[in-house]
This record gives sequence, structure tokens and C-alpha cells, in this order.
Amino acid sequence: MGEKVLGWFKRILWFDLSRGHQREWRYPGEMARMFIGGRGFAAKILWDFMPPGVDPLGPGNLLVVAVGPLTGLAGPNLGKLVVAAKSPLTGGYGDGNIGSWAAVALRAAGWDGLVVEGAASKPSVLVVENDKAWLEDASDLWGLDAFKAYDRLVERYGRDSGILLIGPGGENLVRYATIVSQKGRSGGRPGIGAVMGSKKLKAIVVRGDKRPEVYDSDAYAKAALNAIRSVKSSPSFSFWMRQGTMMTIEWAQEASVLPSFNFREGVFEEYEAISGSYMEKVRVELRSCPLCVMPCGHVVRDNRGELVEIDYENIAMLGSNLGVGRLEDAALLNRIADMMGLDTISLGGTLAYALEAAERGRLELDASWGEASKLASLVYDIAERRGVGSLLAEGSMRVSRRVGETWYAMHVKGLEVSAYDCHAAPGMALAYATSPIGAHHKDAWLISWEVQHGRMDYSPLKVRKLIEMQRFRGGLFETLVGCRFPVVETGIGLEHYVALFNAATGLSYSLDDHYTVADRIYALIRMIWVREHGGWSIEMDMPPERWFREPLTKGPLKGARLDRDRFLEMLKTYYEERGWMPNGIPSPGKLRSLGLHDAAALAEKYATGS
Ligand code: PTT
Ligand code: SF4
Repeated sequence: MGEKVLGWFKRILWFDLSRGHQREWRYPGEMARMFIGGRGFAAKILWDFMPPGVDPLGPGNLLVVAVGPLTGLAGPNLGKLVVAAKSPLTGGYGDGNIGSWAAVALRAAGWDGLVVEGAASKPSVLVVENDKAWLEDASDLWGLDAFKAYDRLVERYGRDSGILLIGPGGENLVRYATIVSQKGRSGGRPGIGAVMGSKKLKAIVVRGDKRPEVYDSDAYAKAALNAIRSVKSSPSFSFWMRQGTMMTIEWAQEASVLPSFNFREGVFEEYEAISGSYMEKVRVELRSCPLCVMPCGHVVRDNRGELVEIDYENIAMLGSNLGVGRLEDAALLNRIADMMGLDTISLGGTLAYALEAAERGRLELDASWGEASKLASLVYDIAERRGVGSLLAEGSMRVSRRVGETWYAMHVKGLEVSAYDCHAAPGMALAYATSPIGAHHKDAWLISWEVQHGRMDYSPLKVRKLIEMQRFRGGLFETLVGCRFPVVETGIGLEHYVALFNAATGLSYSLDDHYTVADRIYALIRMIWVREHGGWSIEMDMPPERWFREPLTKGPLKGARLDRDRFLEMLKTYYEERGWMPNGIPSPGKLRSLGLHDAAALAEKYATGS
């Protein structure tokens, strides 16, 4: 990178837990230009340095925490970071995005990322303070839930520290354990919290006193102000501030995509009692990620009177999808998941699978649909790996294989699907199928566009729209790194972020340049999967069998289900549009054109010649 380019510190902190040793990696400037930061850096680091075939829960796995050139700066919602590793749930690339003061603090400490390797010999806290990093004993914190441990860490290290930590779920290697921050921010759905637990790392605490330098501070300040003004003057802003993501419950019910009873249906009779409108009446306070100008952390009291920050995904997956028809009951399950450090989506998907298997006489379970108290006990059992909880800690793919009925296990590549039913949404099903981490909606929330543009349409137009979304949601925002809600919820233009990036770095990237970076990252992540799985099969890009096999029996779309042949056509178009081979592997030529030469060498092994 030329001297003139700013925006990056151009160094990444590596910490070897086995030896208690730190080193600074001055990465090549090309890496910033080609991968920008966040998910881009994570993918590049895992491709280059993670030993192929590594045990995701062994010391060889790398835990990456990465920020980007905009993280920690003024502008709409730039207080986020990416956590990534090889996933113990899917065996492939896994990551998540968390709003946390640790994001701001890592930049203030002067690092573009942190890579943790090896494993500590006893429970530890990794403390990073500016240039220095060291381990401290965490024996007194091990076993504590993520809320209690957070309070102790704040007491010990001060309010100005950025803190990432795990709960008992991560300690006990639940395959969908997350990393938690600030009692209500949680990320790393594909078990990144379990990776941290396998390293005996209870928490990462970061402090720093630097200010990230930007290339043109006047241009940057102007661009930031413009973007913030656009958010606040958006027609959607006031409703967003009232309901945040919880507005989606009523929309999903109307669109018949609200998952209920393990995605058997897309409507739920008691939806009003778990809706955003109801939430507005009982909301106690509003929280946010750092640097946010449109907070969405709506806090309510659960059925035990405790405070909990809720979101659409949490309430749909732990509410309607489990037959739980009271907000306070679903909020209880949400709070326990946060305290235990478990992903609410995979938890809801796995519990729903178990309830259905029990109903079909295939599994013994002391709980049935809607029984919130019994389900709450099960969540603790999962986190502590007690009794049947130990089986459910493995996630729905493994549980269903053990049970012997896999067609109603709602996952792709092992990651449970987020809260949008796809019986009548082939585009969203394709979004789940091709997400780079398994069935997550974050890369392409196509469902809203699809509802407006033709539900049962399997056209190439839908595929192209999907790829466009993957480029800016899974690419741009995961590399810069900031929250995507200003764009997707208040509708401000992507050009704001292009301007912020250029002013911060001194580069002059167009949106298309960012899209090329996104394509590069997608191709590389796919090659990580190929390397870890020893090849690829189209079956790994297929949505759950239930959506093809069993039609909806209720609601306005009664009778709808996916068509396998037409879906396969869409998938084929997706591969073509991406320049991937018919076997789902990026073609060597495409990889070379993206500058990924060693990945191209691996792809040659699988070249189909077409
Ligand atoms: C995210 C996934 C989501 S997406 C939700 S609700 W969502 C669930 N939240 C959980 C939670 O809470 N507790 C818990 N124990 N498990 C949870 N699992 C689920 O995790 C999150 C927001 C949200 S709320 C969304 S959509 C947006 N996601 C963004 C993203 O992915 N990238 C980005 N650049 N910006 C985003 N902005 C929004 O952030 P994962 P958070 Mg989360 C309590 O982590 O693994 O990516 O999965 O991070 O700080 O809580 O913000 O209706
Ligand atoms: Fe965090 Fe919500 Fe603000 Fe995004 S909009 S930064 S998720 S509080």
C-alpha cells in the first residue's frame, strides 16, 4: 500500500494462547486493497494460515476478530466487528457480526484485527491494551453466565473496556454457542463461541487510546454528516425507532413466512401477542451498539420480570416456531440464551426439531409445543450438556441423523435456517442455500423483495437480485465493518458508504470495485469449504427437504411448496452468474481473475471442463 493510503493500521495482533506469546503481523498492503477488512480479512487469514482439516474445537483452529477501515469512526453505526473461525457446527467457514465496544476499542488500540491461536492451559482472559497483550487467570469467571461474568469484567477492567465473552454454552462446546457482548449483543452463530471455549478463553478485553487516522478529515466529516442526516430524515426512521426488527412479526404473518411449529406453517394464530405492536406497549428501554444513530435494542421484561433485549429472529424462533404465544415467555428463552451464550436461531431450530421428533415418537423429551418453562429448563440443560441437552447441543443436523429422520431438520450445511419460511419463497430458499456460512439471512434478505415481485417465480432476475444483495450485505458491510441497517431499514444509498470509504482511505473505489471485493471473498470462502470438505456436492447447496415435500396447510398460501426441478435450475443459474462450475466450485479461471491463484490451483483438481 502506498504511503498516502490511510484508514488501516496495517497490522494485526496474533496471540498464541499455548505459549502466552504475542506478535505483530504487518500484513501486505495488497491484502487491504483486495479484502478491505472484517470478513475479507477473516477469510484471507483462514485460507492462508489455518491448517487444512483442522479440528474446529482443537488448538489449531484460529479465532479471528476483525474490524474494518470505517469501524470506530463517526457515521451511521460503525461500532461493529466480525468474529470468525472454522465452524464446529458446519465444518466450514463460519462468522458473525457483533455490535460491541470491543470493535471501537480494537481500533483505538491500533489494530485491524486479532488472531488467537493455540489453547490456554486454564481459563483465561486475554487483555489487549494498545500495543501489549497478555493473559490473566479467569478461573473465578469460568462457569458464570455471560451477564454475571460481564459485570465482573467491567468491575475489574473498567467501563471504557471493550469486552467479548462466552457463557457456559461456549465453555461446554455447544456447537452453536456464540460470543456475547454488553449483555444482549451476540454473534458468531456457527459456534464461534465454542471455538473460544475450546481455547479456554472466557473473555477478550480491549483498551486503547489511539484515534484511527483518516485520509481527508474534512471530506470524511461531510460524508458522515450527510449519511446521518439521510438516516434521520428517512420516512422509515420513526417507525423503525418505535419497533426496530420487531416490526417484522406482523409483516411475516401477513406474508405467510412467520415460522411456526418447526417451519410447518408460515402463520401463527397467536402472532399478535408476540408482535412489534405489543412490544411497543411493554417496552422498558432502548439500547444500542456503540456509535449508533438509530438504536434498535428494544428491552422488555420476561415472564420472570427480568430485562431482556429482543429482536425479530429471537422472538420468531423461540416464539412462534416453538408454539410459544406470549412475548414474555419467548423473551425468557431469549434471555437464557443470551446468558448462556447460545445462538437463538439455532437453538430455536434445534428445539423445534426435537419437539417434532418427540411428537412423532422418535425422541424422548419432557416438553411439548408452547411449554415455555419446560423449554427454559431444556435450554439450561443444553448449555450445561445435561441429559438430552447434551444431544441437542449438537444442533439439528446431528440430532436428526441420530434420530434417523432428517427431512424436517431445518438447516443448510448444518446451520439452522433463520426465521423466514420458504414454502413459497424460492429466492429466499436460494439465499439460505448459498449463504457462505450456512442458512443465515444476513447475506441476502431477499424475502421482502420477493414478496413484492412474485412469490413463486424462479427467474434469473431473482438470482441476480440475490447476488446483488450478497455483494453489499455480505461484502460491503462485512468488510467496512459497520451495521447494514441504515441502508436496508432506512433506505439510505450505498453511495454514502463508498464516499466514507474513499475519504477515510484516500482510495477511489467505486461501488463496482467493492462488489469485486465481495465476489473475491465469496469465491475464497467457497474454496475454504471445498478444502475442508474435500470437494463439493450440490446437495450442500440445497434448502431443507420439508419445503419441497410438505405443502403449507394454512394461511393465504395454503398448498404451496417448492419445486425441486425449478429450484435446481435457479441454483444452476446462480453458479453461472458467479462464474462457478456446475459442481458448485468456483472455476479456476474465475479465481485467477479475482487474483486468487493458490485457490485456483485447488479448484483445478475439481475442474469439470465446462
Ligand atoms: C445474527 C443473528 C441475528 S440477526 C439475531 S437477531 W437480527 C439473533 N440475535 C441473537 C441474540 O440477540 N442473542 C442470542 N443469544 N443469539 C442471537 N442469535 C441471532 O444472531 C444484531 C443486529 C441484527 S439483529 C441484525 S439482523 C443485523 N445484523 C447485521 C449483520 O449481520 N451484519 C452487519 N454488518 N450489520 C448487521 N446489523 C444488524 O445487527 P450473527 P448484534 Mg449478531 C441478543 O451475530 O452471528 O451475525 O447472527 O450482532 O450486535 O446483536 O446486532 O433480527
Ligand atoms: Fe446496532 Fe441496531 Fe444500531 Fe445496527 S441499528 S448499530 S444493530 S443498535
